Amino acid sequence: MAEKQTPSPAHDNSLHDFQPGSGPGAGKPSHQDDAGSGGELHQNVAHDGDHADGRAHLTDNHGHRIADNQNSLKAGPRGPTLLEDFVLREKIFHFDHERIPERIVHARGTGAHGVFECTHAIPELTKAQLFQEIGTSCPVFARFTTVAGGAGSVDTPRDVRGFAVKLYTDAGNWDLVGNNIPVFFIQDAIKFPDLVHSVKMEADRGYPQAASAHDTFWDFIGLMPESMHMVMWQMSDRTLPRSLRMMQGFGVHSFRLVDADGGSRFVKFHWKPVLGVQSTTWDEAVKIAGADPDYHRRDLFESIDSGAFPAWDLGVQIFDEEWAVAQPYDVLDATKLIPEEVIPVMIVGRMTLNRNVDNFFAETEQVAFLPTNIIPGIDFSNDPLLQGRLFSYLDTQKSRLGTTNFHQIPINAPRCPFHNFQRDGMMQTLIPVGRANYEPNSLDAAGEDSGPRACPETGFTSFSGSDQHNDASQKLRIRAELFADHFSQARMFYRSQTANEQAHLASALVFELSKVTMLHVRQRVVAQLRNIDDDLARRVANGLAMDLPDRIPAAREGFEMATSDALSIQKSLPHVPMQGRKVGILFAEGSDLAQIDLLVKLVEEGGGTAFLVAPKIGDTQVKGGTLAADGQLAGSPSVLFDAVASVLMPDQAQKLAGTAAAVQWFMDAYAHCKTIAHCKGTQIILDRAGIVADEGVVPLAQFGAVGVKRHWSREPKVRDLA
Ligand code: HDE
Repeated sequence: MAEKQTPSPAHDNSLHDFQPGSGPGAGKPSHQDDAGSGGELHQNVAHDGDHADGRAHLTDNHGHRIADNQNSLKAGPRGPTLLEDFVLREKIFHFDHERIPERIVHARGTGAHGVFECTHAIPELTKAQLFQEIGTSCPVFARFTTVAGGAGSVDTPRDVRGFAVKLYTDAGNWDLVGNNIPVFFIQDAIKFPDLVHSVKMEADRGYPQAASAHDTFWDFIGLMPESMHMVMWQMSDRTLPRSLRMMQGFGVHSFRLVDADGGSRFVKFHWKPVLGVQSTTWDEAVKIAGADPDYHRRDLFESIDSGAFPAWDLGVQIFDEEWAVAQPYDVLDATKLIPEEVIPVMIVGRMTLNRNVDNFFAETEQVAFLPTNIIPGIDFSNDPLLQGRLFSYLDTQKSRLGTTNFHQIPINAPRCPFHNFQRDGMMQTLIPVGRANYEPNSLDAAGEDSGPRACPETGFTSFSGSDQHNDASQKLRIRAELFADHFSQARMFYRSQTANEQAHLASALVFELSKVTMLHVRQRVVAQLRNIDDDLARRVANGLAMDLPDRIPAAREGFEMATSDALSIQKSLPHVPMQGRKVGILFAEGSDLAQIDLLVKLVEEGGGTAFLVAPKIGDTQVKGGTLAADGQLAGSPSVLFDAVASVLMPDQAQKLAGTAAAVQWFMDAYAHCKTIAHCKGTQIILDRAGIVADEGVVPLAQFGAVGVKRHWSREPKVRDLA
């Protein structure tokens, strides 16, 4: 199970033993039930309990024991409540202030603890202590997010996913705050508020929530051709991840690695999921949103809880200044990537998430990522989007967490010593000792602690080279020349997809633009698409029943880039493993337990999870005993599974064929191109659902051979794609 992690120094204050739930009395049946005057339940400390040990006793925030947690203090049994009721007043006061501002972007997210371990040392490339030796490790906290929706929105909108990792290294925290897409919508930080305003719910009507399919977003996009590469990714299946465990992460910007001699090379960071990259279909994502709005966070929590720890390899693409200037695109432009076929990704470490949070608010909600959290051996590049982020995040944390001391919140505190002369501020929870709160000082000459000192040898120093082909003597509000090519990489991405993925992408554009009410906006976006690929533009125009508009002239004409298989999910993961996947098994009264057991064994041996579904959740009489389902049929639609199987007696199948939930169960699995392994009895439901046998609709005995893969060749039969 999860290894216990080093507590942060901020945990180590005098309050440690008094954290809710940490007292030795917690969880012990030390209470007794009493009835109040109105019959209400009072769960009191046992009257003959140990009143000396205060840990079982309910108190207010100032340590006063509470006698009655059911009734406020009133003037007479039917009278008004008294102002002197400090117990009521404090309880409601605290409750009224429970919420802090949600993040303006990336508000909805879930996180987990884990460990990072160096698997390939690169001392020749960086002096970062983390990468000097194989086996060096540090604790991590990762938070995965959607971007546009509020904290209470659903997990599966079409949206970019945030992939933020805080590595608590011995040299201080390193926050790699990336996304699941390697490029971004804009090139310069000054456009970020406009981008975010345009995608969030529209200002006057307060909708749509967590959706880019609306006027203002596409209005902005059509006028910002630099977004077109990212839009290709956004409209692809990348924004419909099957699981947070099955998506890539990218640092997006070019960063720098700095070696011990002060030499430096550029680096792009990649996280590669051990379970492979996998997505759902759009129809599935929409239905999951209703069936389980918490689909992704539940999936992550449950897999960690069961010991199936998700893992990602950290990879680096390394290149130098000379290589960078020889490219037809600018490596400082966050709308560009470097194809893996050109510069391979070298794996240097692995992150494993092995512990769920104890408290969502204290940890996941209060975690504060800062792209400025960097360690010696890593440095920034001049990417103008990254540069803007370096200013932004401190402000956000102050605004959300309310104090400059947010670094003292345990989830944010480094796991290495941190000492300086900064003092006081709101919510100071550390108690600095002595009077050395300035430097230089000579207090040590008088035998006092004079405080910490800077260290030129081990302290962070910025890379001093200026070789980013830049004349720093000019102050300009301009973009570098190659930033003007907005389409070459968008085209490379589109053309690297399989025919099926291209159809998904074109259909996503049709869907999104069909929600745009302003015709000129639809036309402008399609006109921009012509710069990427005429066939794509034509498909989208057809889907919208509009004439193909004239191409909008490009600021800089693109060039042909070789296609890259690494950009296609389907080409990178032709065979979906059973590992980490979930198979729904439908049974009912009279089903053969032995057959069900065989299926469960097959799935579990492959590293997957079997989820039993039946018309009723309680014990069901089956052939060979009784069996309780994990989920009731009506509440466990097949969209929640990677493949489905059924073991039904003919009479039960006959009965289920008359229920929409059962017919829909198979119909959806079929429409989402999943494997359906069924017994003979099920045929009557399949017929009702209009399912025609194909390579993925197979008898139970063939399930092992076919596996959980998607059968994309079925898709043209079930869906009209653009
Ligand atoms: Fe962020 N971003 N961002 N961003 N971002 C925030 O910081 C911002 C950008 C990313 O799980 C905020 O703590 C600006 C790119 C992630 O807590 C805020 C710009 C990338 C998260 C902020 C960008 C990201 C954030 C909101 C343009 C991918 C979630 C809450 C210059 C490489 C972190 C917070 C978490 C969060 C600002 C652009 C990733 C407002 C100004 C590009 C994963 O400070």
